[in-house]
Amino acid sequence: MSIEPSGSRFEGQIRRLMASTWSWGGRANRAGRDALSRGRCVDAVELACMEAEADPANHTVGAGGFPDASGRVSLDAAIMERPDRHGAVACVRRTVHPIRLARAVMEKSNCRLLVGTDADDFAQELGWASDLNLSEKAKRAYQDFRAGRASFPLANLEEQYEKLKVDEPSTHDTIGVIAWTQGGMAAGTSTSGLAFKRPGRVGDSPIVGAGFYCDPQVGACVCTGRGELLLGVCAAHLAVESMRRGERPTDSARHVIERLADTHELGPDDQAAVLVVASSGECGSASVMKGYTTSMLWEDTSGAWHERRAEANFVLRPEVYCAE
Ligand code: SD4
Repeated sequence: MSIEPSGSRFEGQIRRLMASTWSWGGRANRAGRDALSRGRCVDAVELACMEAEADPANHTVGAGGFPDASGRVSLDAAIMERPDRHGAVACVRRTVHPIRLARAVMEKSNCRLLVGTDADDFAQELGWASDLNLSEKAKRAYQDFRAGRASFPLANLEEQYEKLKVDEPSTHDTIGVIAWTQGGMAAGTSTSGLAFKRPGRVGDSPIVGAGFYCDPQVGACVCTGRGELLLGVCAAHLAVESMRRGERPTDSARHVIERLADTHELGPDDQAAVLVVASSGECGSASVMKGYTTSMLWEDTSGAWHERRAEANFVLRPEVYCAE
């Protein structure tokens, strides 16, 4: 599959689109495709995130995720259809599919965000099996971390699971997915957060306006990277509001990264990235450093499906690539 900028090349020619963060978002997109074909954007987002959550080789999302500094995994997820319809969970430790739980928060509760044990209890109330154990690789990575053999943060490690040795833990995470059809869209995120984070630490991913935002009148944005940076600029909301003021997705994505750079002292391993889809279906993405890719799956107006892996349209530090 070719890799090119995610820009607006298919604007006006598409009927449906799944766009996800990182190259492995391609598999997630495929998991959501049938639902999207039926016009069900929320289902498509949920299924795409569930695919990543179920992948034991994915050390940044779901059950295969690396643990926090106490050796326990904690997961965050969110889903959003529109400003008055969204749900999220943070710091769940027993629920295997946090995105499903985030959807239940949206659809079956009068809350928007549930956290910790009480969120896990909600999953149990719903009758969902909850059994989240550390994978063998995660256990070994944790031992390395405890022994001082692991250094972090390391940017773009999402892209090199196969190459990951136990002493090179992946420290960045998050699948972010946007499903779009003519007339509707939804966005979602799911992550195990930063590896070896302080227990209880929650990043941008389950925080509305920071890690995700969706207003189908305007567009949607999902984020990945160091949550502390994205939280500081309300990244996803900033992108959508920039589009509301007339910016194109590529410019709104760049705008977020520039704001981030203007307001934070960026460290050498600080990666943050956004993926934006406008209500027209036009896409854009931007990142602090090189190595961030997005995955696109779309149906054209003849009914044919296409896939593409795309580099960010804008990279703040094009000379820096930390994934090797
Ligand atoms: C967090 N944004 O918990 C997530 C981590 C991430 O690529 O996406 N890293 O801060």
